[in-house]
Amino acid sequence: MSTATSLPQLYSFGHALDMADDKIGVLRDSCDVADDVAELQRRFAKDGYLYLKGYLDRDEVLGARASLTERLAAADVLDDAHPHLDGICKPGSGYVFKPELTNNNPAVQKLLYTGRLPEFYRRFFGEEISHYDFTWLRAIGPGKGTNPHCDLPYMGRGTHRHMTCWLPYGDISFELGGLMVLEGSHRRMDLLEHYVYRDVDAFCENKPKEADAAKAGKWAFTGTLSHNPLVVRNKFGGRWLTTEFRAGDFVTFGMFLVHASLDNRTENRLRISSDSRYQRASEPIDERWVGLNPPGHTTAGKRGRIC
Ligand SMILES: O=C(O)CCC(=O)C(=O)O
Repeated sequence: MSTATSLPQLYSFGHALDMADDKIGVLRDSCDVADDVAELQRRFAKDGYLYLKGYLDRDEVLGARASLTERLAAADVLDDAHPHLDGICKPGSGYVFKPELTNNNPAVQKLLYTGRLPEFYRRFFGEEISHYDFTWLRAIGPGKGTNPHCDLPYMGRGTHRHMTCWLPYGDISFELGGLMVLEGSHRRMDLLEHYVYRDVDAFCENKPKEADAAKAGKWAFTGTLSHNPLVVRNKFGGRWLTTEFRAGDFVTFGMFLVHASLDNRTENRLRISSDSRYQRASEPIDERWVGLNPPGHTTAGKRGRIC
């Protein structure tokens, strides 16, 4: 296992990360215990995540990448002077969030929701599983990655024991910037309790100011924990953990783990990844993410409550 001292300077959300050994490190690969459910569960409880390096069929992932880059080209995001598969974006493409590219996309649907990946969750959960129909597809151009947050505020209306699967469609160098997770943060409920149970789509209908703002589409709470990964780490302790990913890898984690991503410091390349969600079929599911046209964070997904 490499140590932080062998890592290059890394950046997240516009900040140079502290590269001291006790502040940053690499994700632990759990492929060695991929068939040992008890050990996977033990590691998940302790670390808050599992990183399965090369667990998926690389060619299948690259096939899914091809389907996505063709759609990104059709959406005018790519520079046509280069092969689409290279994912070279037009200048200023920014942070492209396009879940619709996964709809009617057999290669992505097959990869995420049939075969080896759902089978992993079936074994891990020890029962039949359900998954959200909504797939978060990110094609992040040069610039800032994702700020530190937990997933529960976006998807906490059903079970709280579901899991995110973060999957790269291609190799992701440190420069291109993949996911990073904050070690042990899921166990810091003392710091999370006032943040993590808030619902980004809920508002107090008995508070006129909040109700009016909600009607105007203005939301005070975006789900962001902080815009500064250094501040978060200093508060929570632990290390930011990341790695250079390869097509075929995935990382899975629970709703309480603080995570973010490295910035994309390439000149013109897109970092393409998806996050999808899996849970025990016997547990309630968040209705915002289910169905042909899930309401998600649209007006239909908003919920007024008496506070
Ligand atoms: O890909 C990213 O930059 C962020 C991913 C994320 O927040 C998630 O998987 O929940």
